[in-house]
Amino acid sequence: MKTVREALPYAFDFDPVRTALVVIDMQNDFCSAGGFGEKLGNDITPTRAIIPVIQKLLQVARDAGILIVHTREGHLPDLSDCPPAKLERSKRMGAGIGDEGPMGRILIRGEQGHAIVAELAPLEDEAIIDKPGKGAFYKTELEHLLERNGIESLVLCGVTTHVCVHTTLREANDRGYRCLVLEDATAAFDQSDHQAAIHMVRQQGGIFGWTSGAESLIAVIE
Ligand code: TIU
Repeated sequence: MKTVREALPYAFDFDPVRTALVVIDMQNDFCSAGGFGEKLGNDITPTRAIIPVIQKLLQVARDAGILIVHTREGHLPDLSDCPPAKLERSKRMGAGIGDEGPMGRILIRGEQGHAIVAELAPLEDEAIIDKPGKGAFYKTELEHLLERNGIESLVLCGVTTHVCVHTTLREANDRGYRCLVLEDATAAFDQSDHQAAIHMVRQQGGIFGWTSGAESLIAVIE
C-alpha cells in the first residue's frame, strides 16, 4: 500500500496494482486552437497548461506499471449516438457537433479534433475508452476493463473538471471506486468552475473522494 499524505480531506491509501490512472478527454477539441472548446467561446489556456503535468504522470505511471486508461468524448460520423438535445445545444452555441471545423468535423470519432493531443498520445497497449457522454462509464466498456484488472482506486486527471471529470467521478463513486482527483492535472475553461468542482470532491468528509496535487502522488509512486 502507498499513501498520499497530503491528500484532502485526509490521507489517500492506494495499492498501485489495483489503481488506474484515468486521463479524461485530453483531445484537440478541448485543448487546441480551433477545437470544440474554443468554438464554444472558451479560452483554452487552462486546458493546455496541464499537458506537461499529465506528461509527467504518464511517464511515472508507465514506469510503475499502473494501468492507464485514456478517454475521448465523441460521436459516430452519422451522429446516431448523439442525443438530439446535446446536438441542439451545441448548434445554439455555434459549435454544432458534426459541423466542419479547422480540425475536421467537431467531436466526431476519427477526426483530428477528436484525437488526443500529440504530447499525451496513448501507447499501443493502453486502453482508450470512446464515450458519447460526459461520463466515462455510460455506454462504454470501462467498468468491464476495471473489473478485469481488479481495480479498486482511480486517479482522475484531464478536462474539464466540472463536466467530464466530475461526471466520471460521480459514476465511479456510485460503483464503489475510491477516487483521487488531481487538482493541478485537471482544468476547466473558467478557474471558478475548476475550484468549485475541486471543492465539491472533498466537502462533507470527501463526499466523492480525495484531492491532491500531482507531485504528492508522483512522489510516492516514483
Ligand atoms: N470533456 C468535457 O468536459 N466535455 C465538455 O464538453 N466540457 C465542457 O466544459 N464543455
